Amino acid sequence: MASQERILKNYESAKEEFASWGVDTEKVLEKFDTIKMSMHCWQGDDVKGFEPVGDIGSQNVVTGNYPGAARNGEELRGDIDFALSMSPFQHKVNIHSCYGEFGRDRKDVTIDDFSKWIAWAKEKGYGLDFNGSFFAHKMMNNGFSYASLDKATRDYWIETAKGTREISYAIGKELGEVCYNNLWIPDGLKDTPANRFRYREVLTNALDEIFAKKYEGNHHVDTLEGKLFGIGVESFTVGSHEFYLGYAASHRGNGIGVCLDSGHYHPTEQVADKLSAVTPFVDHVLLHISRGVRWDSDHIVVQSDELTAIMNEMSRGNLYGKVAMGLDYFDASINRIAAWTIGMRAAAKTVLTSLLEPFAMIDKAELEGDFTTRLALMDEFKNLP
Ligand code: RNT
Ligand code: ZN
Repeated sequence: MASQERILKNYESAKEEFASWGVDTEKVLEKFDTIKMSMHCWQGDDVKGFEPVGDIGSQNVVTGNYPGAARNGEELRGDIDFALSMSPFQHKVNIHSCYGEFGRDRKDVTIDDFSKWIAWAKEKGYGLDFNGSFFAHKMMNNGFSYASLDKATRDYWIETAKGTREISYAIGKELGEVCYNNLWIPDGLKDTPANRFRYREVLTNALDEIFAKKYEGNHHVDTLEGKLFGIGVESFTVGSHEFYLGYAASHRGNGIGVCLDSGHYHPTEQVADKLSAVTPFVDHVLLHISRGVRWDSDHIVVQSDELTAIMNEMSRGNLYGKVAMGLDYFDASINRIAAWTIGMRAAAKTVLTSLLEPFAMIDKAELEGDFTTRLALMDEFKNLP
């Protein structure tokens, strides 16, 4: 049978199957078509960016030497276009401040340095998200940026962070939508600190300076991304989850949210469990969808129980469209376009599965105290088409 015909035939049979569980697949497909995924540009060139920074070690450890990394904006955008042509989502593209195209230092970049990205996004109908690149630079001071105890280091990075907010706001306005500006810093220590309080006080003051300016309208959102640990900073990360969650919650009403990266927690800790705990108390939540493997937080996303749990929670809590989603990983050991495509399609299949879950039935069983039925149904649903 021709494949198109076979797909349609299978769809008709799946439609019947889901209808018998009370799920309307046509409505699910309509809903799916509204869901946005932000694809991270940095998988395409191993988080290098376009600044002439020289041979400086990065706090994002990328391994592998597969040929064909993008060398400039033209190549990177072409590769992104090709990857997105194989993804069924509505698309945003997530860029970093080290991807400005005129070779200026990231403290000095302005919206002009991203004019090619913006023109391209407009032409293709993509949204854009933004990130400050606070790593892999000569101004990193023993791995510290704006949580550094050294004022000159801190001031450099605070100015850089302020600049990213200007650019993010300008991008959002230019594209007539919301640009998420995510802040992640690697700042931390290899061994046990004597005074954690000092570092966190310094970071609090830096954030206060960075966020002093308020932006009007709905074009710009700030999110703070915490992390458990990184290579070389095994004992202490200044910007931990509790720290940022506390900061964002205590600044409610200022458009400051948190970014939950699924690779940034203890291996048995579940981002799925955090959504209902965090969303009521902060202005915004962004998901970085990643895959942790042992000590690495950034393997290519594939379908997994963990991802299913996250997306089921998004669907059950009606969070699609409210909690923003982006991919975040980097692997230089396989074809980079395939790396993006595999991740986007894995995320898409998992989102679709979550929308197809006969949630009303398990919710009813739970409400009636029938936990036996709840478990039986949850396991049964794993075999739906
Ligand atoms: C690193 C964070 C961060 C980066 C990107 C490149 O652990 O997850 O989001 O991956 O900013
Ligand atoms: Zn991340």
